[in-house]
Amino acid sequence: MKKGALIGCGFFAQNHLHAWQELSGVEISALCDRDTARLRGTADRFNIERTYADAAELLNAEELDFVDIATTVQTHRPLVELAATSGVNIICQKPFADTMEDAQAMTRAADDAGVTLMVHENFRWQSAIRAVKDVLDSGRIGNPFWGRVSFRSAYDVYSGQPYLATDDRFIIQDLGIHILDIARFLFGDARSIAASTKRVNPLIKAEDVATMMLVHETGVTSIVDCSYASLLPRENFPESLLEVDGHTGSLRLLPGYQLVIQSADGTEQQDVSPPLLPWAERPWHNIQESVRNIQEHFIDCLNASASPETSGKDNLKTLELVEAAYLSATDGNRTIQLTGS
Ligand code: NAD
Ligand code: 89Y
Repeated sequence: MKKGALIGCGFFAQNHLHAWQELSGVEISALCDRDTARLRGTADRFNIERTYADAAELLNAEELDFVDIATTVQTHRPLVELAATSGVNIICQKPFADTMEDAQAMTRAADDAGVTLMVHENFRWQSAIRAVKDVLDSGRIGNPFWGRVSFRSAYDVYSGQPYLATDDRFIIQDLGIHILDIARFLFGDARSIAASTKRVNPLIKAEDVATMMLVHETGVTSIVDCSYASLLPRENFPESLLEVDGHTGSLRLLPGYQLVIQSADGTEQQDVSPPLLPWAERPWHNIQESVRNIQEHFIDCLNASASPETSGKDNLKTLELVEAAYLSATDGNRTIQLTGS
């Protein structure tokens, strides 16, 4: 049985706790939040007795295999470093860090302490995205040469996550990070990126639209586009739509989780809808299922002493894309060459 504690009992952490409860071989034995009302409410809701307002106190007092950090980005570095020096394994929400320097320091801290550090980069764990990856790996459409990962919506994300309207960065750091990670997952690491951003909603501080072009090491060129300012006939939140063209066919992941595969054998349509877990709520069930899947992967990795797919080190490459996209957008949309961090 792996014993964990959750730090940060806010909006999204409730999903983590539902998912931990559903998984076997893991138990969340303590909670921490500096907001005592949130801490109490969450402890009551999930029937968890031991609570702390301070993460250092939690780590001193509890015998843990891991901590699950579900705070916003500003506190990730101090909390990851604290957990690493306490010798516990770590799963930390995205965005992993505000700067590359912070992210590199966090991966170093985990390496020095010999603990596992995984980023909760969950969109690639959605069942529809996994289904697309399986088709690509099967060779049914041949070698991909072009792709598009698209997330366009007018869903009100600000009421649940008010900081999204006031932070200095918005859509690339918050949502685009997932969409860029999906592009890496499907098409491989990127060699270069160019980006353009826009703020359409006058009531928020930062960009709510971003369009990016990536050239991948595999030779794929991809478009990654995100918007929270797109009022469409059908609201697709939170679906990522996909287009991939390969040498012998193509695929499209269309609204409503419909996967259409065109190959030399003809056209095939599959319904790749996520399951509605007992605690999940539409339309979030797609994201909620991926939370369950990524947390299961984390526990599997701890049990097998294996490196997680979205380890801290792996996530440096996704973060480098985020940083390069902002640099490109503020510097005449120029193409930024990536180092691979
Ligand atoms: P939130 O503000 O609702 O919750 C964060 C909680 O952390 C708050 O209750 C706050 O009091 C607590 N906290 C902050 N610093 C702390 C500290 N040092 N010690 C103890 N408690 C502390 O935020 P949220 O909307 O739940 O977002 C949390 C993270 O989850 C963000 O990084 C966000 O990007 C991410 N998120 C991920 C997904 C996803 O699909 N992966 C979806 C939504 C949000
Ligand atoms: O914070 C974001 C995330 O990670 O997924 C969707 C979201 O909640 C709003 O953009």
